Amino acid sequence: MKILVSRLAVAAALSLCISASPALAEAAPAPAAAPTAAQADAFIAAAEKESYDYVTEASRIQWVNNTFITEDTDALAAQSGAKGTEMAVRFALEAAKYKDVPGLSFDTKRKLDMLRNGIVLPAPTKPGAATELNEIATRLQSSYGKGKGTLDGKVLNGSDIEAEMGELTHTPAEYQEMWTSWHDNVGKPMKADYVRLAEIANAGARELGFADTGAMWRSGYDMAPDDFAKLTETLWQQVKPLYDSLHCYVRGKLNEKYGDAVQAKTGPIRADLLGNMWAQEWGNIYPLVAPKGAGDLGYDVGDLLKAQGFVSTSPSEMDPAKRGFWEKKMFKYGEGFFSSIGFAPLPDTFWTRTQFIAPRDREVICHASAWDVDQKDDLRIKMCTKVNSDDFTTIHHELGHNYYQRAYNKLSPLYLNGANDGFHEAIGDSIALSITPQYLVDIKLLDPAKVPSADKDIGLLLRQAMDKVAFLPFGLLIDRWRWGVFDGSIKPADYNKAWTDMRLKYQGIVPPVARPDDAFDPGAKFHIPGNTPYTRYFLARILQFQFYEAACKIAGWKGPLHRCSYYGNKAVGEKLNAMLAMGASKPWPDALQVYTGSREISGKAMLTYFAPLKKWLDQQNKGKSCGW
Ligand code: X8Z
Ligand code: ZN
Repeated sequence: MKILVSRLAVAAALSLCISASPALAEAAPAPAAAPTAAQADAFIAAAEKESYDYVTEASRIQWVNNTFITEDTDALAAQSGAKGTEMAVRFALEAAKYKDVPGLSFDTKRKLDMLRNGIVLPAPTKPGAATELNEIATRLQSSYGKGKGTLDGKVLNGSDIEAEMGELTHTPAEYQEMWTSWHDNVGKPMKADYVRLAEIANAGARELGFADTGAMWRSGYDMAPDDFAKLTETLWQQVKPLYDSLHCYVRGKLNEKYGDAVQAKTGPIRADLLGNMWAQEWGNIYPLVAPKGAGDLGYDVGDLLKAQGFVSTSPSEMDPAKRGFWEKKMFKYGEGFFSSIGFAPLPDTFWTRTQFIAPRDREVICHASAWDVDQKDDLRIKMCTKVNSDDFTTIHHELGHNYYQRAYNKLSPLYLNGANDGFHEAIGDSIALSITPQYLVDIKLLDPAKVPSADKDIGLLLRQAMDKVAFLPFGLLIDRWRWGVFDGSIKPADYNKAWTDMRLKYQGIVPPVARPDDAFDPGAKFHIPGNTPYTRYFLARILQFQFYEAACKIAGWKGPLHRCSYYGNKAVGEKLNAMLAMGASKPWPDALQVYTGSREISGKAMLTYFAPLKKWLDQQNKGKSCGW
């Protein structure tokens, strides 16, 4: 989700970007000397009030810009963003004055810290800097939204080309065309803007006392920034063997399918053959890697939906009653899960204000996001949904954000956020892990006679691993690249080379063709032009298994972990809600403890879930030379 987009993002960028109005600043000027705890409390109260009002207004502007990109909505979004940045920076500077005041309450101290380190893109106080920064950020995001690629020479928008990359019907030459056209058309023109954006944001971060913007991003996790970087490395080392085994196995299967000339038996995997534009999740090519015969899972959720008559809205469909009809029904399944564990239904306005599908007649940001526009109950999702398995999962992901937002909506403004950003990203995914064969039977999508028997467990696990495990190095490297850009260890001249090198180092993948000198491939991934920190997704990939394992324990599940669905279990819903309702009011280990009993983020639950698959993969890989 994007920084200025959802309220969630807003919390990261805007809500913390919210600051006192000039009037308030006058009413409560920072004391010249020896500020008191009472003055700090008054400052926080004023800041929270101001921020709350600003976020609602800014969210509306962002919503309109995201769902109707024009020169005018870009201008309005940039203007509003600049106002937010200026306020947030002013707040951060003022908060710093109170940080060592004796006698601060827990909440005031916590909120002062949030104000000091919670800005995604800070700008220096120099007049015009915030405006320039926000004009660039808006231009980058909107360019991404308007981005196009081609297939057999035919122009496709972002959501269409993403869906085509997930189809198995194309030739390697076609995948290559889609990959290359997307990266060239979307990424390349962004380079100069991105260089300038990093410069301005870094100047802003330094004025606020941080070494660079990346250091600021690492400071939002209730621990020292360096310890956070170390934590991500520890987690990666814990789960890396799983990725290495999967990589080796999948490479072998791609070699069998395409032959040595397209995919060699050794070395890295060609990035465009993995069923996803960014090679971040590989589930779409599951049929190519499925165990032969008995072990195969035997169904695909997208196909099950299609078998029930679900069909993606045709771009040329003119009847408003038909546009989004089936896609909306997909959302009903998601809502149904949350209702079954005790959450109140979505508000009526969700169904009238959500953007379910790409509009016919205007440019929008198709990348999915979840919003709570009035910070109370104006929940919405913006998606360009297609009837396929990826989007069925994404719907649950986005709804997780919305239910989280509503669960904490009674808290004070600075606490209207997740325990950390990884928690926010993990909730919906942890629900989606409950989409088991039995659950699909329960919701009448799968014929009970077709529930795969226990001997199909490997297929089931492999299908999950293709999305969940494959993602891990991608989830890590995006911000390792940005941390390097921000700290200057990656220079503008090397932006693309460093990106390609990291894709090779972490994911073991290579572009289908050598990249030109002026390429800017990072720009072809939404969260770079969208300026959304990405380590949250790496954390979420691990946390979601901890949440899921805890929920299954509460539900009293006795079988293999991956067969557990807690659909309909109110005790799970109650415990989950207890964590969600805490919002950002306590350090994240407190929240984790409420739901899982543990205070540590750990890859153990994920390793337990995939343990039978790891064993199987290693048997399959015997005699092969793994690695790249
Ligand atoms: O951006 C998203 C969500 C919105 S927060 C659709 N995700 C990441 C991505 O698409 O790259 C979810 C998984 C990772
Ligand atoms: Zn998300």
